[in-house]
Order: sequence, then structure tokens, then C-alpha cells
Amino acid sequence: SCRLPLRRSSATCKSWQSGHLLPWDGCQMLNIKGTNMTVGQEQQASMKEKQDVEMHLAMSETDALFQEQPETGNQYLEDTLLRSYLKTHLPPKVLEEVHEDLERFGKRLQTEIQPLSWECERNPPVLQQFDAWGRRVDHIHTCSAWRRMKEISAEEGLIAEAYEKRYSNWSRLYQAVKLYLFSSSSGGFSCPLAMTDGAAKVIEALGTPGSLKNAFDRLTSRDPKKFWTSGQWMTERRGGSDVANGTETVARKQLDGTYCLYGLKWFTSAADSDMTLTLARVADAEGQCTQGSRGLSLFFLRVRDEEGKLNSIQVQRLKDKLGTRQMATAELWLQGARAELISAEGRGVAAISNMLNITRIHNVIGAVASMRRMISLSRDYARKRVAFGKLLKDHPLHMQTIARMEVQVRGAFLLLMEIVRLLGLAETNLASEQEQLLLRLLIPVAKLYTGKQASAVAVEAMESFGGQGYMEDTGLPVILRDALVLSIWEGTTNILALDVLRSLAKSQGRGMAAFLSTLQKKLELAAGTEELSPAVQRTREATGSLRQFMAATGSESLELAARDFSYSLARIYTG
Ligand code: UCC
Repeated sequence: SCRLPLRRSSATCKSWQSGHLLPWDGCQMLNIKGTNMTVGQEQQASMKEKQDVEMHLAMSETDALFQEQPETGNQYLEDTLLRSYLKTHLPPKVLEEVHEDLERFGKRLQTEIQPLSWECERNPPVLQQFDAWGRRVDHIHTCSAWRRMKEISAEEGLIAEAYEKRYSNWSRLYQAVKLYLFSSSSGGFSCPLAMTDGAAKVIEALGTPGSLKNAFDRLTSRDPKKFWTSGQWMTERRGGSDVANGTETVARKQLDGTYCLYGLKWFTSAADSDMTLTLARVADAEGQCTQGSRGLSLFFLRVRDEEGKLNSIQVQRLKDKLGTRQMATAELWLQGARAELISAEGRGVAAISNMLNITRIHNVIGAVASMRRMISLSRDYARKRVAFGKLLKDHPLHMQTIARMEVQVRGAFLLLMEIVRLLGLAETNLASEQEQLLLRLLIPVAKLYTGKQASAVAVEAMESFGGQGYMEDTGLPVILRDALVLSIWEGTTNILALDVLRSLAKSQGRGMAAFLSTLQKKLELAAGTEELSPAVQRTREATGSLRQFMAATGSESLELAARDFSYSLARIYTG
């Protein structure tokens, strides 16, 4: 053991030689040894003792380098902004029930779900293409923790809550709060849940046709044995943004009225899902398809049958991703997969847009949750870590850095709550036309802005741990890697900025009018509180600049400015 590399051995050697003996066990040993030995033996013993002392000293120094691990407790109880938001907005009876459930859920996350999350990270899915006898099986093996996440999602009603509507217009907000708490402990399971929610929303918007009733019941079930997750297969080889021109998948009608789909889906997230919604072009009797957006229709399909056999689908490979490694993203060959047409022919994009809007809200939830997790850990670390003679929390510059991140996450959280509040109203027919227009506009605004915030905050928060933040086994790099996808999937920042313009154009200016008049009302309300007057003033100035910009800008230049314009909307509304 003496041959182990000893750190800083020369320094320890000097202090030992100079007689500054330290009260380690090794030094005490020197005092009780040394009897009945030859000179050689004594020299040898003395060498050994010297090495022992060095070793002890070195080990003790290493001990002293240990740092206390940053931790988070019950994420519901510790989130003061969340709790004050719920207290301010929910009716007392709803608050009482929800509070009790969230406190319990917060504890479950800490004790049961978070450990499962690490297990998912350590055991990513594996594709087995052939069995021992050469048969093509294409089995995606997921770990038991991942499968347990699915059961827990059902038990906790993470999808069901929004569709049961037991708290009327507050059900959606309550569901979003649970998903927000779940997100950073979910080990990537938030992704299939997003698509599951989106699929349920599409089916509900179609009036839950009889053929989809079973699927809807399963997607919204609280019974782990019944619960299904859904995929959303949109991206093909030619790209994922320009869906209208990139989709090559062809649907051929069968005699029984179903369709067989042929094509290659390039990114299919959560490929272990039970069902999916996907786009394809219906071929006519001559095998010809309409190109562009008007040629796209929406299909429902089961991924496997009751025996687990794939629905004429081959798994080409699993994707080797920077993050979200817990979740299987695959390239899938559809080789005649049986599917059901569920939209009007040529209305596929419009029909799936319900799903896009829901998954984009989930994206915002994921962004806010990952910022909250990083900042909570950073704050806890600042209370434990000493540098330059005092705790990090007592260094004003360090606290300023954390405070700036805190402002970002609080703003993003309130924007998220505003969106799910509006969605709850829309889903219970309580939203005014103005609120519906505002909701349509705020979804892409929030998705694009919070995706960027999450990446920036994850990097900044990582730095607040020094070198430790960069170490894989702290778990912090996982949060960063997973956050980086938030500005990419479900529409990149520029695609979302164009969607902001799409929503404004489609409403012929009424969306923007709704935004400005809501803002006006909020500012009037805030102006009654004196401490808020500098903030009110700044927001008014920013709104004035926005109005001037819009008055001076034609529609072509607006496209070039789409990103900056959308950022301005996000900042102003958040303000
Ligand atoms: O699948 C993926 C990964 C899944 C992982 C999800 C997990 C996320 C949760 C994370 C939790 C931590 S990624 C694949 C994602 N792909 C996309 O997001 C597609 C990106 N591209 C776009 O969004 C494009 O803008 C398209 C595809 C919508 C553009 O298509 P078109 O056909 O060129 O667009 P059009 O012609 O403007 O729109 C066609 C119709 C119009 O309606 P009508 O015909 O009535 O005027 C539009 O108004 O669709 C309507 N529409 C919408 N309606 C288009 N977008 C929307 C919308 N967002 N809301 C309402």
C-alpha cells in the first residue's frame, strides 16, 4: 500500500522531518515501536514508519478535499414560487386537495423516482436485431427502471389528470405542475409522456371516433396494465422542419379500408411506445401522390401486436445521441405497416398541430424543470462549499450569478403557468376568443425562448460548481446534455419563430391585438403596486418599441426579424 502514489509527498515529508509531528495514528506508532531491533531493522522500521506517516497524511489531506454533495429535498415543498402561484390562483378547495397530493408526490420523487432516473441513465436501451438462430426480431430492450416509470406515470395520472377534468379548468395546470416536478427526475420518460399527451389531444379533438376509443382510454388510463404511450413520427430522411416537402412515406389503401405505410422514419423518439401518430401521402390508383403539405394525411398505428410482434416495421438502428440517452430514438423502416387514416385526406399537418402544440408545452415544462433543478443544486452547493475562507453564498459575485439565473427560471415558470392556465380555460370552453388567440401565440413564443434559456442556464449553473460541474459522476452533465435538445426537437428556434408569424398572419392581426391588450391590463394592475413601477415603466417602453417596430416593418423584413421579434414578445410578456 505504500507504493500507492502519494500526493504532495514532499510537503508532508518536510513537515515530518522538521519535527512538526501531527497527531495521526502513524506518529503515535513511532513512540511505541523500536525495541529489540538491529540497526538495519531499526532503519527499515523507521523508513516504513515514515512512509506510513506520509500515507496517513496524504490520505487525510484527500479526506479534507471531500466536498459535500449538493442535494435537493422535496421539490414541491422547496419551490416557494410554485407554492405561492398555486395559493394565489387555485380555488381553496382545489388547493387543499392538490397540495396534499403534491406533497406526497414530492416525497415519492425524492425517495423512489429519482433513483430510478439514475438507473435509466446508467442502462440505456439496447437494440437486438436478431435472435440466436438468425431470425430478425428487432427487439428494443429497455431497463426495468424505464418500464417502472411507465407504471408510475399511469399511477400518478400524469396524462389522465388533464382529460378527467375533475378540477375543471384547473386540471390542465395541475397536470402541468406534476409533470414539472416529475420532469427532472423522470430519467427521460417525459418525452414519451409528451407525445402520449399530444396523441390523446389529437384523438379528443377528432371527437374520439369509435375506432380510436380504445387507444384514447389507454393513453389516459391510470391503470399501469392498460396504459399506453404514443410516439409522434414526423421526421424523415429529407428533414424534420420542412415536413411538407420532406415526407416521402406513402400510404396504400387496402380492401378493408385500412392503409399500408411504406417509408423510412428517420427520428422516432420513444420507439418502444405502444402506438404512434404519423404522416404519409395517400397514393391514388396509379400510385401517384400529391406533393407538399396538401398531400399529407394523418395516420394512427399500433407499433406491435398483442404478441409483441412488430407491425411490418424494421428497426434500422438506434440513434447515438448527445443526450436523452435513456430513451430509445430509432430509425424505422415501414414496410407495409397497417394504419388507420384519422384526418381528412390532405389535412395531416393541421390535424397533427394539436399534438405539436401539446408537445411544445411539454418542452417548456422540461426547460423550466431543468433550470429549476440546476439552480436548486447550485443554491444548495453555495450553502455548503467554502472557498476563499467563506461559504460561496457569502460571496456577492457568486450570489449575483445565481440570482440572475433565478430571475430567468422564475420568469419562465410564470410564462408556463400562464400558458397552461389558458389551455385549461380553452379545454373547458371557458376561454374568450382573445384568450384562445393568446394561447396560440404564446406556445411557440415560450417554446423557443425557454429552450434557449434552459441551455444557457444549464451551462451557467454547471460553472457554479467549478470543475465538479464538469464531472460525469456528479450527474450534472446529464442535465446539460438533456437540456440542449430542448431548442432542437419539436421545432427549432427559427421554425418556432416562423410559427409565431404564422399564428399572427392566420389571425389577421387579432393575435397581436390580444397580446397587446392583455399586456395593457396586466400593466394597469401592476401599476397599483409602487415597488413595481420601475418594472412597469421598462415594460411599457419595450412595448412602445415593439409597436414602433411593427408599424415600420413590412412582412418580408418581419421574416428576417422573426427570431428577435419572438424573443421580444417572450421578454415583454414574461416581464
Ligand atoms: O418528433 C419529434 C421528437 C419528439 C419528442 C417530443 C418530446 C418533447 C417533450 C420534451 C419534454 C422534456 S420532433 C418532430 C418535431 N417536428 C416538428 O416540430 C415540425 C417542425 N416544423 C413545423 O412545425 C412546420 O412549421 C410545419 C410542419 C407545421 C409546417 O408545415 P406546412 O404544411 O408547411 O405549414 P402550413 O401550410 O403553414 O400549415 C398547414 C396547416 C395550417 O392550417 P390551415 O390549412 O387551416 O390554414 C396551419 O395553420 O397547419 C396549421 N398549423 C398549425 N395550427 C401549422 N402549425 C400549427 C400550429 N402550431 N398550431 C396550429
